[in-house]
Amino acid sequence: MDKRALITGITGQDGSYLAELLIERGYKVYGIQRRTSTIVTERINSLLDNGSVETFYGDLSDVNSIIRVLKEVKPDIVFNLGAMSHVKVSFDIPDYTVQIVALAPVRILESLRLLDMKDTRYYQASSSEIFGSSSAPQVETTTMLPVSPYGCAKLLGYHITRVYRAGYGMFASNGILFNHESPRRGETFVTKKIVRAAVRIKLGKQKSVKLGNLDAKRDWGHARDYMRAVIMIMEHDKPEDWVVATGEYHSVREFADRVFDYLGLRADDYIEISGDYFRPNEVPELLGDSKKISDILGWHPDITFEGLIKDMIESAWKEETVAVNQAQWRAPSYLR
Ligand code: NAP
Ligand code: G4F
Repeated sequence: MDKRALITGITGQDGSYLAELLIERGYKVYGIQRRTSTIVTERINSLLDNGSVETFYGDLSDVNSIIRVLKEVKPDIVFNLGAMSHVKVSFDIPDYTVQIVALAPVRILESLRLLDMKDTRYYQASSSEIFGSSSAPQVETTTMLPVSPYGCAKLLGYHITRVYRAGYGMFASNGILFNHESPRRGETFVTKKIVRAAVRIKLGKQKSVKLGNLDAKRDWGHARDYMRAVIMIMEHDKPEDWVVATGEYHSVREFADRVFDYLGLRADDYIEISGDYFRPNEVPELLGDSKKISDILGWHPDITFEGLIKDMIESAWKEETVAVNQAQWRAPSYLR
């Protein structure tokens, strides 16, 4: 019988890639979708249209909705990807961030236990943000010193997953994923913001882009590669915690330089520094060492830093230039 997967956060960047990969592997895929005033299913519309995904209304702040969906779907695996995932915004709404990011894992795990669904596997979308101010490179055993409300909330989610694994023998695993991006990345994260602005500047639609700290360094991979790792983690025979990263990092400035350069522009001519985009506390450098997942599960990223940038630019170019007939679109020669 087909395995049944339930994804919270299915409308997000990762949820959409994960759903596609699970469908390719023969899973039946279900998702929790929250009610929003405008429709936010853009990333999974094709899957909804062809019936390969079914969503249920629910909210991670509402334990009753979680229980209702768990009872209805009876999943073999729950992938908990839902979150208020913006680090800077977590300083503005710390209480809400903790309710969703920290308490949802508690709500789901405890619901699984009380519903006698302890055989359902649980994946927790943990984050490199939990390492906070610990110096790079970071591995599974690095001291976790979060410096944001989001990082603190993710740390609770990480530990509660370990507690249910140890205490109740549940198959509960953390994927400690470093930054991963794609054309589907939300527009307020720095990579997408830079790529979109650079393309719009090239097309004469925008004059400049305001950014914050250009010195922070991140280990940026591609979301599709990382969702492949997530499936490997959950199909492994043992529940464990895993760092997923590329092992290469770049500063925000370097990312911007590469993007503008790709388009034949000079980043310095268009970037304005604005205090609005600095955080009260910053994670200066994230660089993951994913030796464990590489040695034990054989996972390696396929898409390079350059490949990620190219994919994001080509997709943004298409979004900004194609109005009617997408099928006829081709990248201009200097983008290839
Ligand atoms: P994302 O694009 O921001 O997606 C977040 C998802 O969570 C969306 O589907 C969103 O729904 C949903 N959500 C938010 N609040 C909710 C609530 N109260 N109830 C139900 N659903 C809710 O994030 P992502 O980049 O795909 O990341 C996926 C997960 O991995 C998150 O937990 C994130 O914290 C974690 N993570 C991400 C990265 C990264 O670099 N991308 C790295 C490490 C960890 P709407 O569409 O309605 O907003
Ligand atoms: O793109 P960012 O907002 O990502 P950040 O804060 O690293 O968080 C992302 O990765 C985490 C994993 O480590 C996830 F858990 C989390 O959910 C999220 O997906 O910012 C990256 C860097 C930061 O140092 C920030 O200060 O870019 C710097 N930055 C500079 N100017 C900016 C901007 N960030 C944003 N969002 N917007 C700016 O204008």
